[in-house]
Amino acid sequence: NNEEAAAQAAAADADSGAPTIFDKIIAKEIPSTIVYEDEKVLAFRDISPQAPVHVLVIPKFRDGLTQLGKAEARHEEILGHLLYAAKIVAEKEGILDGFRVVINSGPTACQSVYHLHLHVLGGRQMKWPPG
Ligand code: D5M
Repeated sequence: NNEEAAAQAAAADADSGAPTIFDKIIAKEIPSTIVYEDEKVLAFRDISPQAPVHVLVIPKFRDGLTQLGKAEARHEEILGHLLYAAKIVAEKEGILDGFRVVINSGPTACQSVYHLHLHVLGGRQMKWPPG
């Protein structure tokens, strides 16, 4: 289907090191609705929300971290920071009682942007298993 084809296409230049659309969001060259920001991470609303609350949390410095599957020991601190930022976002959005954090890594998981990002989803009853 379209989603899978787009994911495969995105994966083709995943390792080129080319900037992604998220670099433009970080640089504020294209608009986004920012929910939380600190010196290391940016959280903004997903353009294609899959739940009443759908926020992406990304590192401001990609440092080779195109996807979770490429993480190295040096990324431990930012990975922890991203996860804690997801909790802050859930708190700010009023969904601390129940929310989901998703990371798609690689084409088989339908990753479409090769700059690590956490999806924070909530505001409705979530289902299991995810698609
Ligand atoms: O998720 C990548 C996500 O990025 C997907 O849910 C859409 C979102 N996206 C793409 N472009 C934008 C902009 N410009 N603003 C906000 N959100 C955006 P993945 O896990 O790679 O499939």
